[in-house]
Amino acid sequence: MIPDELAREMESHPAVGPVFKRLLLELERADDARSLERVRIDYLGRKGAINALLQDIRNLPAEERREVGRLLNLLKSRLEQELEIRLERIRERELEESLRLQKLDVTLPGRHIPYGTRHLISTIIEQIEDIFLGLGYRVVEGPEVELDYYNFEALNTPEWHPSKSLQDTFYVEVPGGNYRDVLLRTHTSPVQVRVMESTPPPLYVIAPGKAYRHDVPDATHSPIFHQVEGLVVDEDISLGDLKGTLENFARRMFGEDRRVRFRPHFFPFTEPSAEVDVSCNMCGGDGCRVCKWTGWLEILGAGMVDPNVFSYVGYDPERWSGFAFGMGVERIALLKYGVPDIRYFYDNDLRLLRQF
Ligand code: 2NL
Repeated sequence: MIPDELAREMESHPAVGPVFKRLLLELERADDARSLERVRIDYLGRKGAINALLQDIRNLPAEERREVGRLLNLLKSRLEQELEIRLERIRERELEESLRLQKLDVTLPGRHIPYGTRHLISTIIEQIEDIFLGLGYRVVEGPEVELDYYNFEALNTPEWHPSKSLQDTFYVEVPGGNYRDVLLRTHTSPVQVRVMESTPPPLYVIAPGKAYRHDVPDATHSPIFHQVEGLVVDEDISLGDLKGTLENFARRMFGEDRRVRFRPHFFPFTEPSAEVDVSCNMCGGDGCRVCKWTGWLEILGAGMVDPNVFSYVGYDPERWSGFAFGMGVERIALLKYGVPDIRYFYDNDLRLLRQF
């Protein structure tokens, strides 16, 4: 800290010596930043030992004052430097110490963060979308609160049709609106009516989304459910196109070895109409609980678009023809995976959700 000669001079000086020797001792003992700071305050502080000695100078004989003043000022500046150096050394040592203690073990296994998955209903909708996107269809969406016109009237559904009853449809009260003009859509067909109204043919679209029916919940019914509908309008579309498209879809969805059959049916918006079945994948067609011992599973309804529907949206029924189909997504999921009750899909029970 101080050249030997000077140190000896301070050590042997009667006024400075005792303080100097005590300082050297305390400096050696100060082995962390806190105790070094203590030394700084005790010696260099305003009320510190060196200042106290400087105060005392005036009590000394005149011929000694100069010498003591010189020694104390030298000591002051040397001590400042010394404290700086020692503090730096201590900081380095402390940093090395903490780096040594906090060594990162990169081989330690990470903490497990549980993650969610897509809901089965969303997955099925995506699968259906992918199949039809591959055939050149486009995905369209529309409002869930609809007008009677788009949900029923433009789809050739007569005023007296049972599905329009309060028993079957949720009507929405609108201030100043007419009774039963506004409703929760009972299928996603109105989306396609809107698309036809605003887009000239040809048209290849599918409309996935929620639909609402005034049903009492049971194993196969839910007042909110999901539907995917499809619509093709072009020149010279035939029942053969419908059969080929839906056979292809049924096998892509349920397995390439499935048999597919079309049963005549009735819908107000298609003529002719059919329901489509695939051979039961649970029993291979032998008969079981899932297929109610018929060997067949009904998966969707379809038909050739009724010319009346084309007239409503301003398409020329003489020039354009088309087919449409609709399926319940929950029903597809139920049949594909043998889930026994539709309500499992909405219970958010992880034991079900984790299986998909
Ligand atoms: C079913 C049956 C069907 C349609 C939906 C449709 C749409 C337009 C025009 C004509 Cl814009 N038809 N949709 C046609 C036949 C059947 O759904 O069982 N759905 C669950």
